[in-house]
Amino acid sequence: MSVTPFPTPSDKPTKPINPNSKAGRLRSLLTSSETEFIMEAHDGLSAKIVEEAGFDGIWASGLTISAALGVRDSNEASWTQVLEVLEFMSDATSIPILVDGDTGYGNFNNVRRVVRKLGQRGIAGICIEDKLFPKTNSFIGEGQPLADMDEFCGKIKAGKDSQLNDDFSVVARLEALISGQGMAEALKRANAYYNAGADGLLIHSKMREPDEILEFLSEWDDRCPVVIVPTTYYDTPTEKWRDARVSLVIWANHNLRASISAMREVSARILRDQTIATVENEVATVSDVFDLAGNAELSNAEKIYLPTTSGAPKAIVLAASRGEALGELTADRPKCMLDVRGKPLLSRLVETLNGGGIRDVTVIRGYRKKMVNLPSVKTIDNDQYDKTGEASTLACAADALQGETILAYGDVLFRQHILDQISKAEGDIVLAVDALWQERDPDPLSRTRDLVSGSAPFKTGYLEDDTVSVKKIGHEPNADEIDGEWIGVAHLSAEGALAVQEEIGNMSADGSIEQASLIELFQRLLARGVVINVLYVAGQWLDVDNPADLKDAGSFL
Ligand code: SPV
Ligand code: MG
Repeated sequence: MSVTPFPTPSDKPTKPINPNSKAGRLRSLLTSSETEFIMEAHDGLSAKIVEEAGFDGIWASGLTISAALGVRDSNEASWTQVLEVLEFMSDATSIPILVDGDTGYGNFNNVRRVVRKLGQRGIAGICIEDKLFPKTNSFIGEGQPLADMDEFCGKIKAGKDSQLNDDFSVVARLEALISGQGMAEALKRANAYYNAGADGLLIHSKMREPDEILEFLSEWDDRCPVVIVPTTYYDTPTEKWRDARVSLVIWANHNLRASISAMREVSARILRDQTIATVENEVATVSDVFDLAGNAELSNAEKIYLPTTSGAPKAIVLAASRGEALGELTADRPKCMLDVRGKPLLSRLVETLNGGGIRDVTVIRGYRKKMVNLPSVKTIDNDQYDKTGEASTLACAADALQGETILAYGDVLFRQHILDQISKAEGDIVLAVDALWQERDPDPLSRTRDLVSGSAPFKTGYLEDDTVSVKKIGHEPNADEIDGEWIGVAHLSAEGALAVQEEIGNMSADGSIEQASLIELFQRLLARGVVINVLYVAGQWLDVDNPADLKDAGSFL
């Protein structure tokens, strides 16, 4: 079969393509000398995943957008409902989107309006098919009626005349092969649509083999960009498309189909097992969800735009040590950066602090300090971390010890209410002390524990509000004096912060600071007559000293 002549439309754009716009980049994909590939997406999330995977463009499929909305691919979703989905997809990504515009949602007038609205939303191009509104998916039934050819040419012209960006593409989709009208009809229409101004042609087929597509490509002979959708002839080697000079291949529905399989599988398993434990490691983490949503950008923006009340408490986190007992796990990172269900331990702690309204968080780093790189914290370094103790680490942040401050070890996790309570507790220096310390481990010497003897023991009475102060604090107090274990979280009022700062100065001056622990610092404050109060808590925290603790941290969330 031969098709002659194929005149070139006189109004073909001659302006160079602007590579900075999404429309320009789609046009470059269409017109490049390579075979290019775009991937289906049906909402903001799947669009992001297509971009993250590395594709240069997105196919906003009518079939999959409809299916994701729970309706049929029969124009059941209105075009403005589709437009809303497209807006989310466009806002969520920086790669161009080619929209499946079905039949154009009406006549030429509807196409004009749709094209303008797509342009306003940063959509790069539309594909319209030569069938009748309301459309039916091409894979359903036989012999679907085609649009009148001239009427469809009018739609193409109307679309081109309405585009807001010179590089916006209108792709004309040929359904002649699918509806059984044969190759001659397809080629006649191809010629007409091209002359009407289409920037590319989509030749569609529902055959299991690629023969009719290859025949069309050979007859059309690359007179303009040709797009294909190899859904039914999926096993044709991609090399064949390159040899046949296909411009753009659309992988048209595989993200939706993949998600259907994954959702079915996980729903069935959770229903059957009555637990989510068995699927936990196989599904994306919640932090992955946050990452995909771009939460890091929001927390940075909050720092720029939210008012920082000068009276707001801040936090200083001691995170200089390696965590030797964790062995190989801390070979390349300090323990505060160990993964707890998809996020570093320190991120979890910072989230708790943020949840209590504390945005100004300073972390003192040491071992493998470059790994401590959370976007939302300030850092100070103790480069002598391997020769010095905790008091020296805190001394590195002595200048920051001003105003109300939460002091915490970098390896603790605790429930939000503990932060809320300690922030309100009476006293200039208050330690959160776990009265149920023996429930975790009854042996006081099972690990280095900061044990506290209080002026009164923990009582469970409802109205118990007597202030309790620290009598003694140490790693090995007499067993009968132990009232609890310091959980590694302290609240300092502005005065308390100054007292700690002053004692750091004293210890630096007399040379005792180098090897001193925080406990020794507190002991010196007590010896000086500074009152340290106790806030009793009942469990609801943990610290990570060894691999078993790390496992517990995963279940603590
Ligand atoms: C779509 O993805 O909605 C398409 C391609 O139009 S097809 O389903 O193959 O018709
Ligand atoms: Mg479609």
